[in-house]
Amino acid sequence: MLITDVQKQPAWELKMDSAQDQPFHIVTPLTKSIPLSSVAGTEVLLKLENIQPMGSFKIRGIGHYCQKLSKMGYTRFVCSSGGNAGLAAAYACNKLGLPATIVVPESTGQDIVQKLKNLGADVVMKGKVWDEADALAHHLAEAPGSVYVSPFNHPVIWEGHSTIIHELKASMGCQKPGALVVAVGGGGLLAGVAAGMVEVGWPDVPIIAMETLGAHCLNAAIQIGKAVTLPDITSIAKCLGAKTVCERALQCAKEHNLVSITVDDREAIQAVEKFLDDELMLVEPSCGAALSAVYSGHIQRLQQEGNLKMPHGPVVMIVCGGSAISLSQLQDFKSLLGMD
Ligand code: PLV
Repeated sequence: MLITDVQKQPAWELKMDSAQDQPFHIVTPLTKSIPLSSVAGTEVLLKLENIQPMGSFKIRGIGHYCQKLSKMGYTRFVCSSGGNAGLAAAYACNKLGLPATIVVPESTGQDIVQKLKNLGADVVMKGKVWDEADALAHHLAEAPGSVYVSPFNHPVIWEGHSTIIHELKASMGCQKPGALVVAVGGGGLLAGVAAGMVEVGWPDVPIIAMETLGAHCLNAAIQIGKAVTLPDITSIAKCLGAKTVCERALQCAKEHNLVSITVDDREAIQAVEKFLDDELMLVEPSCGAALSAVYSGHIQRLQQEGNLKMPHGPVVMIVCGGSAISLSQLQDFKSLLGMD
C-alpha cells in the first residue's frame, strides 16, 4: 500500500500487519484523584480504562479473545452485548479484517448502534434485556465458520482483563493497593482482576464489587451462596444488566476477600455527575456504580466499621468507562429518576 493510500484511509480502517499479535488495548494511566481522595479521606487512584479504544476496559479481554479466535480460523464473530463488549468486538474485528455481528437489546441507543455500524459490524437488536440478545447470538453463531463471543464469560477474556492488574503492579512498584473497586455486570472484569491479583502476589487485597440494584446478580448470588437468575433487569445501568453472574465470578467471591455492595440508580447517576465535575470525564452509569463506592461513602463506612484496614494502601478504582452516555442522556436519566 502506498503512503498516500494510507493517508486517505480513515484511521480505524488501517489494518496493521501485526493485527494478529499486537494487543488492541493501550496501557492506561494510573492517576491520583485529589477530589475523590478528599471525599474518601484516603488516597484514591484511578485506573483510567475509560480512555481505552471504544471507551471501556472491554477491549482488553474481548480484543485478546478475538485475536485468539481468528488464529484458530474462525471467520465470523457473533457477540451479544449490552453495548461496550460489542464495540470492543467490532473494533477488534475491524482491525482483523473479519466480519462481526453484534446482537444488542432493543433498549440500546441509536448512537451505539451507529458506532457499531461505523466499525463495519452488522447489528441485530433483540429482546428487552441482554439475556434475550444473548440467546439469539448463540443461535446465529451456529452458522459454519462463525463463533460466539461472550461479553464476559470466557477464560481468555479474563486473561485479557487481568492485564489491568499487571499494569497496576508495574505502576505501583512495591506499594500495594488497600482495596480495588470494580463494577460487576456478568462478572468478567471481576474474574480477570481476581486472576491478575493472584498472579502479581496480591491475593489478599480486598475487592469491592459494585452493582446497581436491579442488576445485582452477584450480590443476589452471594446472599444465597449459589448462582441465581434475577427476574428482570430494572436498573438503568444496562451494561451491568446480566440476569445471572458467571460461575467464575461467584467462585472469586468465595476465594477472595470480596465485599459486595449495591447502590441505587440515583447514586450511580450522582456519581457520574460528580465525576464529571471533579475529573472532567463522562462515564456510563455502570461506571458510576463503581465510583459510588467513594461518592456514596462506602469506603469510609468500611473503614469505620474496621472492614477495611486503616491506615492502608491507596484505594484503586477501575474507571471502567462505557460509551452509552452523553450529556443529553445524562439529563434524560436524571429526569427519569426525578433528579432534576
Ligand atoms: N458490559 C457488558 C455486559 O453487558 C457489555 O456487553 O458491554 N462497566 C462497563 C462500562 C461495562 O460495559 C460492563 C459490561 C461492566 C462494567 C461489567 O463488566 P462484566 O460484565 O465483565 O462484569 C450486559
